[in-house]
Amino acid sequence: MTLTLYHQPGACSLASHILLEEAGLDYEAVHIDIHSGQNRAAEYLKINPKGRIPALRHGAEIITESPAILSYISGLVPDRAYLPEALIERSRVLEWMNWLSGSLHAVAFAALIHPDWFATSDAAQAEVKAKGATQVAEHFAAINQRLRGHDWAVGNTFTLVDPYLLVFYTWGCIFGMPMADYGHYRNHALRMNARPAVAKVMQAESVEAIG
Ligand SMILES: N[C@@H](CCC(=O)N[C@@H](CS)C(=O)NCC(=O)O)C(=O)O
Repeated sequence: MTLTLYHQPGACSLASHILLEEAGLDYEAVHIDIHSGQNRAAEYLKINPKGRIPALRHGAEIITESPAILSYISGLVPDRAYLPEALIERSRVLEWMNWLSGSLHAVAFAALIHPDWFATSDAAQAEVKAKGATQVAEHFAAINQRLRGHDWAVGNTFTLVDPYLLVFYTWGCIFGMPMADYGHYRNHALRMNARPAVAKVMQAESVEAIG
């Protein structure tokens, strides 16, 4: 049964794309162009009524929300332990995912990218945007500290958190943030880029992680 990932190159769906490639699963990547509003078209709303990417189709099931999709992919290849069995490591994965998805993506980056979601006037939107940038920088500093002395986010091996971390690193690069100042986070991104599956997907999506 083929897996279909609905994605936008360079968006948060990059993490799911990377994990599918890492897992060596048979999948098809379908580009939903969020810049032209394809994600809000009736055809895509039948796949994900929330109008967001990523979405993952597997037979009759459609999974949405990056943490759920990444968990689902992990469950298809349990021997890889992308979602570790051990209680503490599994809890650490959930801790990271909730933080990255809830606070960094849905609050800080949303304020920076979509200030119009939070305020109406130009002045208020400029303020929201500035607050978003400050919060992103604070989260990046905290991520950098958490990665100090660690090759991977959880334990000693690659887990589903690592590709998700890379997404936000690439966004920091795109927004011209001083990513070189977050040395541990930068090393993590370089370590990720050195993985053939990651490099393949980054090239396919025309994404770069430097900084
Ligand atoms: N909570 C969702 C967020 C998904 C999301 O916001 N995706 C963005 C791209 S990174 C999107 O679809 N944006 C299009 C839009 O909001 O119109 C997840 O983690 O998958």
